[in-house]
Amino acid sequence: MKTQKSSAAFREAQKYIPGGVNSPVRAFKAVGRDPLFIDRALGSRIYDIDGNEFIDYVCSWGPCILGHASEPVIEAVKKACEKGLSFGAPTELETELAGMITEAVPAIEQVRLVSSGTEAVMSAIRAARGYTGRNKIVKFRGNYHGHSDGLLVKAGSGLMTESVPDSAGVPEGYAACTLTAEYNSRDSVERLFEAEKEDIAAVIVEPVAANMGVVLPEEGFLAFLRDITEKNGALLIFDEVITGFRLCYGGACDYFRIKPDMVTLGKIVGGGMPLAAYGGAREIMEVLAPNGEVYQAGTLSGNPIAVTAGIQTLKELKAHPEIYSRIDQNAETLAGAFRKKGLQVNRAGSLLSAFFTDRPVRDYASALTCDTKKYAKYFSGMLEAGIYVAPSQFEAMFVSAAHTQEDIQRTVEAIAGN
Ligand code: HOZ
Repeated sequence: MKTQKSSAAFREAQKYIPGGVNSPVRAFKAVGRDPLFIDRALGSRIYDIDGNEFIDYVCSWGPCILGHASEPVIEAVKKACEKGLSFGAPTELETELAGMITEAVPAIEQVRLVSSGTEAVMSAIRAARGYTGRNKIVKFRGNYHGHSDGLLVKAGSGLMTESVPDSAGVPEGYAACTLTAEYNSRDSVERLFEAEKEDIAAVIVEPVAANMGVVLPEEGFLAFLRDITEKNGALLIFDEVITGFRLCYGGACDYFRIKPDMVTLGKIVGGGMPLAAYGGAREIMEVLAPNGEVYQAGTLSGNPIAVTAGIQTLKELKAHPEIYSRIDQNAETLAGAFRKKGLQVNRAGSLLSAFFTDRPVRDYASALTCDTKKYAKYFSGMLEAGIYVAPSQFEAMFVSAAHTQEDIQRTVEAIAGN
């Protein structure tokens, strides 16, 4: 496989961009190679600037559930572009998307549109603090909720990949307001509530963790969180930036039949454009300015192009519910191929991870038992076989509606050979 052009582009990028990338995991550091520089993508395929073609299971880290450059989305976006790129003023499109979100996720009675998952979570936590009048939040080790200060504590995703779970540059005071519990450990959550119950504003959780690889909540764990938060006057926030509209149209709330107080969304809700959302019970969302005293704003919030991409993506998913059973089945076929190799596999719907360890992965500690060198070798082998998977053991594999049976079959063969 030729990669000279990508390597040259990487050297050039490093002159002007820290580490040559605008988001760390993309640098391929964990897999010991230069990153691929992408030219274009269509359907299930992504093409780099050296002319290599890959079956893509990164799918822009989740948004491209319909595949890349899905025609109805591109057509709608083109039309929207002709009307202007940004107004910084309300549009009816925003109300339409907000209506679709509240219909899909009944826990969301009112919703604010923002531009990234980081922004959605940061703002949801501010609203939770404003609503409860409390300062502390509980997060789980290995869950990742974007890069706002208070959430870069024992975080997954790029921080786990780089082995720096707590970022530098976060004032101690901020980090002190973030309490950490172990995913799937009721005891660890109970202990925090025993010690700090008056101060805990919210528990935030990825209902299916997807940033330490995919880790499923054990039977009853989410219901336990619902219960303990309710009993202690704290809010339960589901971070559904990855699971929203992916596990099923109603996301994890519907999949697990739990009603949290607040939900954050990103990725799919923007159809591949920079858009995210946070919402919850009307009473909670009423704390936001201009009605209430919790401030949050953004010139590009509810941007018409991103909103159009989101509306069109959700319309396609709603009109074709069979997409979900198809991508789930395809993910199960891939999971079977990994199991045959003796790897540990976790899957929820079309989200999956194969772990290079012999221990079941149920939390951060067990995820860390993975042999990341073996993962790097597998990654390179897959790339050579024309398959693009995440350049880190601690990210998810995403199956899209554009993956064909031939794609899945080719991938199964590549898994067997790597
Ligand atoms: N934090 C993202 C994955 N969970 C990576 C984003 C990116 O590099 O685009």
